[in-house]
Amino acid sequence: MERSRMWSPLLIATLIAIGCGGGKPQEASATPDAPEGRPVQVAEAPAGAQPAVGGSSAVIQGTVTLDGQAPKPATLKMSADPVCQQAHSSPVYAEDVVASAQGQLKNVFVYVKDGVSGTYPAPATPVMLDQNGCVYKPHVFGIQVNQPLEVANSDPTAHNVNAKPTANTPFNTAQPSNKAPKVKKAFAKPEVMVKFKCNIHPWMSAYAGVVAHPFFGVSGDDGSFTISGLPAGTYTVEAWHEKYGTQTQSVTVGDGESESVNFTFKAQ
Ligand SMILES: [Cu+2]
Repeated sequence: MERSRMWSPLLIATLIAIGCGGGKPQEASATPDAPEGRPVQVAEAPAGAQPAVGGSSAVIQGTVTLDGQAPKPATLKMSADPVCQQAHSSPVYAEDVVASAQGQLKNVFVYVKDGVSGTYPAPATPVMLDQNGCVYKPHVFGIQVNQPLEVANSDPTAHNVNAKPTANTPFNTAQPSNKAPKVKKAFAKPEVMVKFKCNIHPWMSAYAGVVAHPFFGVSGDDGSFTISGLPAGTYTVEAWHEKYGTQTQSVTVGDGESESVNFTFKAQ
């Protein structure tokens, strides 16, 4: 499907920083508009994860598939705000179900639900959430407990960042334009998932998976995810999808090993 490609200065700056090996704030786990269809910081390096957490080397990777015909994506109707409308030269589609022709399912948050012991301090590197073209980018991302979250407004129009957690403290902060400062927050408790919405633009939504450790990822355009840096162990891995709910699987992985865990959701 053809999607509008809006390049925010922030994203471009982030790409440049990554390309230069810079230590600038990361784009979150799934970045819809990365070049060549590949997310920037995909699950190989979950937002905030360090390359070798605790010196561990086990890997869980896999693919998420949608079994059946994906629903036709809704076209977002932005005419209520001309700024949003004019930001796009081609239709923009809802991201509640994003599947390839082969059924590879994007935007599935995959994380280790049980089996991780020890504590993993929050990275200082912020996770970035942008509002660009009146769409949240990325639509689904992961963040560690107490890791900084920075929400930017790249649009010359007003948004309000309305996070609606249940375990954490909700917030609802206005950003009158792209000149407004970033909204800087953090989540103190694990919570899968925290929904974000904008009351001004009811089509806008995003979801954050807040996890106490760095072992999470988000499936990319090809449905794949990777969770790396794990200690050897037996884990319960959960896959969450906005529309199709959750599934769990148990997996045992040894030091230096990579185990495959694939998930299939049934199209409804
Ligand atoms: Cu908005």
